Amino acid sequence: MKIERVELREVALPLVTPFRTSVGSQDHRNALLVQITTADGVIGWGECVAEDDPYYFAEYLSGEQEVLRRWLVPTLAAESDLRAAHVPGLLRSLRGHTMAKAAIEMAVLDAELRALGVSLARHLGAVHTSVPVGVSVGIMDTLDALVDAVDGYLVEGYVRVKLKIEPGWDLEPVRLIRETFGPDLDLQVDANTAYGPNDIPYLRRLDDFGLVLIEQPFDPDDLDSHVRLAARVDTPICLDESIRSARDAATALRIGACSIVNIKPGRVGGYLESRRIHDLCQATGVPVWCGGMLETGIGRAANLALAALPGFTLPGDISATARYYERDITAPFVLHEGRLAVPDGPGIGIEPNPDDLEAATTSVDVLTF
Ligand code: NPQ
Ligand code: MG
Repeated sequence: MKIERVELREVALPLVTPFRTSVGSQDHRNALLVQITTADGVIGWGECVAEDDPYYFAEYLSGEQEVLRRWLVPTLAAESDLRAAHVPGLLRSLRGHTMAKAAIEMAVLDAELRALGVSLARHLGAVHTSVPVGVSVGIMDTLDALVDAVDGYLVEGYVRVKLKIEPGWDLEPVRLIRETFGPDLDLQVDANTAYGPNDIPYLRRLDDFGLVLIEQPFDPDDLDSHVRLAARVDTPICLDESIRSARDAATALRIGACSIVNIKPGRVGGYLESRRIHDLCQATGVPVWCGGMLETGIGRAANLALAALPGFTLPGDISATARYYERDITAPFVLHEGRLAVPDGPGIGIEPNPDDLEAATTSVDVLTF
């Protein structure tokens, strides 16, 4: 294909309820959508999952937009016979910015698959038509509010609960949720790097609660502390922020820093790299699951395709649209018995609704070639 036009569109979506983690609180999501049009008139959609600020990850939305506009898009637009599989190689000499790279690769892949009439799920090797999903529950002001929130999600049908934790909001809420909802609840925690090496003896106490996993307790670069914690707890350690590529995943697994991997396509540079991580984990029996970045329906659709691969043996943070948004830019994804359907139309299998897209738009930047 040849890229003829690229639209970088910012949208603002209010959250149904504020989402608080150890790195901050949000009441709305600003997202960056990438729409490409090829010389043949085919359209492809991508979503950049960077947040406004560099708290969860170094990359941030306006920075990624700049990187796309100045370097990534012009590099790809210079190709007369562009293929999605070549995108990582073409962008390799531009350092970092995995979230911007993932967004443009996704748009190219979507356009390519739409032209072929093949779904992303089928292209990636999906083996399921629907997937069980979990819910990520933010830090709350009170324990009562937490119990109410978890209860509501379980009534809706979510099959696993992830509690965000930080020092001062950890053992007590975890114990309470375990005691309230019983031993059969699949429960896990995510610290978003809120602890340090001195907390290892304290974190061992999480072993009392039968958790599925402990996600990213320490700094992204501090694999060593994860190795030491993993050796001292029975609960599996899972890495999120530390894994920026398939190579990172291979290293972390080899040295024992984790035994489960959270795959977020934005964080690792795209769906193709995500499949590579899936493949290497599957080959060694390491469970993987799909993380969430409060995606719009565009990113949510693509994540469902990825989560339908056979090695995704744990439910992902791919909740129903209503968990996050009253009004998304696409048709909502609705939970049925704890599962979401994997889109099966060409490409990512969904498009924005023009009215909803227009209503949410805060800026549009058009690049033509
Ligand atoms: C995680 N996500 O697993 C992340 C982190 C996260 C669903 O728990 C705005 C956009 C706010 C993306 C807060 C979940 C966010 C965000 C947290 C991602 O660590
Ligand atoms: Mg996480």
